[in-house]
Parts: sequence; C-alpha cells; structure tokens
Amino acid sequence: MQHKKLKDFPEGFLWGSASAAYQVEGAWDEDGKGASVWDTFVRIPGKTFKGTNGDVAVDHYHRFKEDVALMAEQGLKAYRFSIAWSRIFPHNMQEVNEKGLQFYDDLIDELLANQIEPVVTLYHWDIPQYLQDDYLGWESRQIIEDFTTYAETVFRRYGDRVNYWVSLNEQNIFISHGYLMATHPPAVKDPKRMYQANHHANVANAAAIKKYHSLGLQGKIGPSFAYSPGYPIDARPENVLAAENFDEMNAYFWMDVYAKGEYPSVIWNWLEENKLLPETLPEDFEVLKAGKPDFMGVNYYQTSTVAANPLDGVGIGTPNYSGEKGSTERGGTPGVFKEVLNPFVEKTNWDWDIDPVGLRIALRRINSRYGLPILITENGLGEYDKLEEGQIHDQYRIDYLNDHAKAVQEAITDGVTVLGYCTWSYTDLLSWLNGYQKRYGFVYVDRDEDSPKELKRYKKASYYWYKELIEQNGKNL
Ligand code: BGP
Repeated sequence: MQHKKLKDFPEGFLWGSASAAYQVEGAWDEDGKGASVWDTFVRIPGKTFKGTNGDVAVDHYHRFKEDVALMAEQGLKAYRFSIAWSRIFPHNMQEVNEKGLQFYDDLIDELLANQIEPVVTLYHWDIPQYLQDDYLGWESRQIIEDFTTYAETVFRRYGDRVNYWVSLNEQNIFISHGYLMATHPPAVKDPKRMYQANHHANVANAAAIKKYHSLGLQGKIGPSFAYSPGYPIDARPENVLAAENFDEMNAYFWMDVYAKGEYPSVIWNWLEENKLLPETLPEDFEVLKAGKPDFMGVNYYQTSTVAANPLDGVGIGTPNYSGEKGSTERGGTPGVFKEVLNPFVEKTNWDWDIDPVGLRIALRRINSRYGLPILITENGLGEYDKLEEGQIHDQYRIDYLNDHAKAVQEAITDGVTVLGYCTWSYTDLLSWLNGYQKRYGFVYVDRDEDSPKELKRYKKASYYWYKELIEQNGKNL
C-alpha cells in the first residue's frame, strides 16, 4: 500500500553497523586464543578466494580504539560485533582465558564511553576446532550444554553493560553451507547430517536464550536469521506453490522453531518422506518452547525468485564467489522449487538481487507471522570500491542503503516494530569466500588479497551520508 505520509523513525532507533570476529579481528593466535574451525578451513587449498584468511583480517583486535573513534565521530548509535568463542575457551570447556574476556570488556567499555550501544553476537560461525575434533561440533548433542556454558560465561561477564544479544548468526547459512554445500567448515555434503546438526543448533539456541532469561538481566536476546523472501516467477499456480515451498523450507523451517518452538508441518512431513528426520528427544521441544526470543534479528540482502522444479529437476547450484557478473549457476531442491532469474531487479557484481521492496516484505511477513519486534542485524552492498587520492566515491552504496532505509521506514509506517538497522559492515573486512575485494564498509581498509599493506582506514562517501542520516534520525530520507 502507498502511504500519504511516512511515520518518523522512533526516538532511540538504533542506527548501527555490524561485523564478525573472524572477519575483522585478526590476531588469530594471540593472547591465548585457540583455533576455530575457520582458522583451519582457510588453510585447505582451494577453499577461499585466492586462499585468503583472517589471520590479520583488518586488525581490529589491535585497532579497535581507532575504529570506535571513527564510529563515534560518525554518531553511530549501535555496533554489532561477535565474540570469538575460541578466545574465551581456547582449549577445552573448563578453562576460561581471562585475556580473551578482557578484550571484549575493553571493546564494550570503549563503545559505552562513546555512547554506542554494543550488540553482541554469541556465535558468528567460529566454533572452537577442539569441539569439532572431539565430537563433531554441531552434530553432537553435547554442543547444547557447551554452547550454553559459553553463553552463560559471557552473559555473566558483560550482562551488566550489554542490552542486545544475538544468539546464533544465520543458522540457516552456516548449517546449509557447512553440511549440504560443503562450502563452509566442516565441508560435509550430507542432508541427513545437516538436519541433525541443525536440530542441535536449534536446541542450543533456545537453551542459551532460556539461560539468559533466567539470569534476570535487563537486555533482549534473539537470533539473526538470513531471510531471503521467496517470490514466484509468475502467477502460474505451480510456481506460486513453489514460492510457498521455498519460504516453508528456507525460512519458516527456522523462524517457526525460534518463535513458536515447533517445526512447520509441511517440511517435517517432507523430511519424514525423504528419511531425513533428525533424532529428537521430547525434552528438546520443552527447551524450544521455553527459549523464545525477545526479537527476531534479520539479515537481509536479497529476495529469491523461484519456479516449480520436477522430481528429476535441478539440485544444488554454484554461487558466484568470483565477482564476475553472471557466473552464478542457480540451483534448487528437486520436487520443491528452483531458483530463477528475476528480470525486474538489478544485480550486484556477485549476482545478488538489489531489492529494497523485498526488505519491506520481509519485515511485514515476520511481523504478521510472529508478532515479534525486529532488529535488522545486517543489510548492505558488497562491491568493488576504488581508492582515488584518499577518497572513495561509493554512490552505489549510498543509493542501496538509502533505498533500504526508506523501505524500513515504509514498513514502520505499515505498523511493523523495528528496533534498529545495522548495516553490513562498519569497516571493510574479509568476506568469507570472496576475499577482500568484495567490500561492504563505510570505512575503507587499504589491504588486498596479496598483502595486508598498512591497513590504513579511509572514510568513504557513504560514511558521511550515514552520519547525516543518523543526525536527522532518518528525516532526510
Ligand atoms: C552474511 C554474514 C556476514 C557477511 C555477509 C555478506 O551472510 O552473516 O558474515 O559475510 O553475509 O556476505 P558475503 O561476505 O558472502 O558477501
């Protein structure tokens, strides 16, 4: 619907920006840190773009004060970052590493001293390697207890100062890439194992949320879900049904569990029919029901357009990790849906659809289905940026963010409760599989795949644009 006038963003709206430990920190083995599965995975030849890794990343570990100073000057209201589990429990789940805890104390205090709200992610994909070696990580039930122990440790340490917690980041991505596509660690291609690991992740997520609520702390907690709403390619009923299938399988299969504590029956039936049901215990469902989030975190980048796919139709596709436009091979799930080209939207150089209306749709669907407040925990544009005489003219990023922020305002006007908007990302950083050339930040970091150079920071044009937007609380959109 079209509105005659848009509502203002609420007072205290969290205009933020985000990062993740492995993608920014570097210092991969400093101050007692243990290895995570990503530290190991990136060393396997051929796994990442040009063999890039996060050993140094953008050296946020040593330069966090400089980075927070840039945030403060910009007027940023919230900074979302993740804690590296392997800094806190480097070698086993019994011994805590005080230096690891201290690093995040310092970061949180620096943010608070600059009136920036910390939004802390517990898990952004970097499970300690020893948990993978000891018992196959997420594939074992033991992860539920260990993740809760880790979560409780950081809740108790930082809970007096942190008001927003993100439990698992994009469970749907780390599980499907890790156990179906084999593009993330542990690089398994086995749907049965995927659904089992996923079930444990669900219970671990709910157990951590339940634990948080039991501690009587003042903040809010929820997961961050990577939501790409599905569109049918046209009005053929089979294609509309395929879009329904897509959302059931790729979205509600996760978000229903978070918000309602139950799996959607259509997909549960499909799993049963295909002998893919995970092993569950009755008490798992008690935990799922008891560990409900306070908000739904949403990472939104694009929509997915789909059509019907026969039982002998296409399977897993090949995403574009090179930045060569048009190199994506779209995939699907036989008998369920297949992804097709949406001719109505522009694409990035990595073939991601640019679709701000899709963000409004995503927010409205979540609002209608779950009635939860929403925190946008990621949204942004990965592009090649050029440093020219100390400047970066990223007008394309300004356009992208401007249109998406406007879509958020439209959703708020529609009646959706949105707590904040975190862009991805604050500084440039390591893109897991796409190296350093795919940049997202407001702050350019001068490094590339071949060398960390001096890691000098430069403010992009988008930095100043966001500064103005925050000053005006979005009134200038
Ligand atoms: C999300 C992740 C982020 C980030 C972002 C951009 O899925 O939570 O960590 O990487 O996507 O993705 P990419 O780096 O693949 O372009």
